[in-house]
Amino acid sequence: MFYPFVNCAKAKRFLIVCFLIVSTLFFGCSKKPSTPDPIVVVTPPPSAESTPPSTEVMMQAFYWDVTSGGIWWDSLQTRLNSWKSAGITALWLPVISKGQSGGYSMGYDPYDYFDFGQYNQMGTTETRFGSKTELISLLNNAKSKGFKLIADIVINHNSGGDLEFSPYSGKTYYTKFTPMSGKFNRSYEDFHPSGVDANDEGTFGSMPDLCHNVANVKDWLYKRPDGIAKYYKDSLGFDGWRFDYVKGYNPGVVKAWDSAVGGISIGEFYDGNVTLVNNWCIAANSGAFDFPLMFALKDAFNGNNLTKLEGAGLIVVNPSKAYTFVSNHDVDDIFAWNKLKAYAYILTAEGTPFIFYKDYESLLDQAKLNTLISIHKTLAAGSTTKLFSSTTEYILRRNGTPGLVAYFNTGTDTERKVQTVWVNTVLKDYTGANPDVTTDGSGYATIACKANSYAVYSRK
Ligand SMILES: [Ca+2]
Ligand SMILES: [Ca+2]
Repeated sequence: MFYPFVNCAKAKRFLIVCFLIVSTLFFGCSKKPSTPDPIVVVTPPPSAESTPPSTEVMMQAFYWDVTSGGIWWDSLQTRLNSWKSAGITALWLPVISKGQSGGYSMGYDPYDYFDFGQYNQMGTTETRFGSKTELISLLNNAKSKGFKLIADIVINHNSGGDLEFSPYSGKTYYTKFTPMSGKFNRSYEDFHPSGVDANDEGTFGSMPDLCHNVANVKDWLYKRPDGIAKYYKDSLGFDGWRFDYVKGYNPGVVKAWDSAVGGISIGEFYDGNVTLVNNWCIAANSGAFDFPLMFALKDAFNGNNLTKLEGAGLIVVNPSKAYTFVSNHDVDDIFAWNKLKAYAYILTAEGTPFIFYKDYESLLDQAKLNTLISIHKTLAAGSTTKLFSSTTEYILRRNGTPGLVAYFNTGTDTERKVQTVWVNTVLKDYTGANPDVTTDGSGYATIACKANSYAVYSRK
């Protein structure tokens, strides 16, 4: 027989070595390789705020080149109940008036601000989206269901005028507008260079550029009771304005418009520079689309570097003026992947979010968007604290009531220990993907996020 140990000392040594090997293997493997050090120190310490969630979620109710033939207004009618039950509160409609390209126009070549599809001009009676009767029916139904209505206002430039000579430019140009509505006739006096101003902040291509300092223009834009702003508000029932291409004219124009009629006001200042966008908001006393955040979302979720979310967007410097979005009719295809996570971000972050029609109706998981809309309206409240960021993970906390912790992950299954505003409290992942967790006496909890996903925790 073979005896491996001839004495007790050798046996002891053997057992110690075995123990060391086994314990190294055991403790070494007990740590999931995908789980980094869990402790995240939060500074400053959290304090819950009493701020409630913002309940506004807006729908951009069109995309570029929606089906033509005058059926869009009717088609939107069929969506209203579904959007209402999803929690959408406001609709940004496409331009309601006739453009130079008539039934093909998406509205950004405005000709007659009072032809809503009832005058046979520019080659058609109905606009691309339908007749005036169909429009009014949509507006009335939407209002009766409680939606706020946002009109798309294109007042930098016009299109479709007849040729005339301008003594100011010494040239012949398309500045003679005699729309069939008989409202807001324009001539070279109303465009740059005018008798008042040689130019303003910008032009849109070669389209005649409205001079907003001419009395006739001010009158018809926002002063007269039967002018555009007051007619759209008082007769058509619009509650707010999306101002197209505000880089092309002075922010004082939007300020004057809003002073005349009030309402929700959102400028399309198409720029990734948050200082420029915020300066415009301050000068116009208006909200603006959060283009800086949209570009950051693209860099973060499309470019696989979630640290790009840190401090990004108008939501950080002026959240009450920030209207957030992931896609719109101009930046429809900017996301190749991770678009739903970008929505999860804007629906848990500060700012007033827009959902893009195409994303909601065809491209993304509608049920998941509905859950996020509900999260936005019931949990996403108060100021924001960043809890963690890396290239593949980002965790933010909203400090209001009830508040939330949102976890974004483009890597494998992961978890982090973070400090919440709740102590000894059971938290639920409202996306339904992860089990409940309980915070300790200091508010810490280890929250999980599945691979390539997001999670949103709040008290149960
Ligand atoms: Ca029609
Ligand atoms: Ca201009």
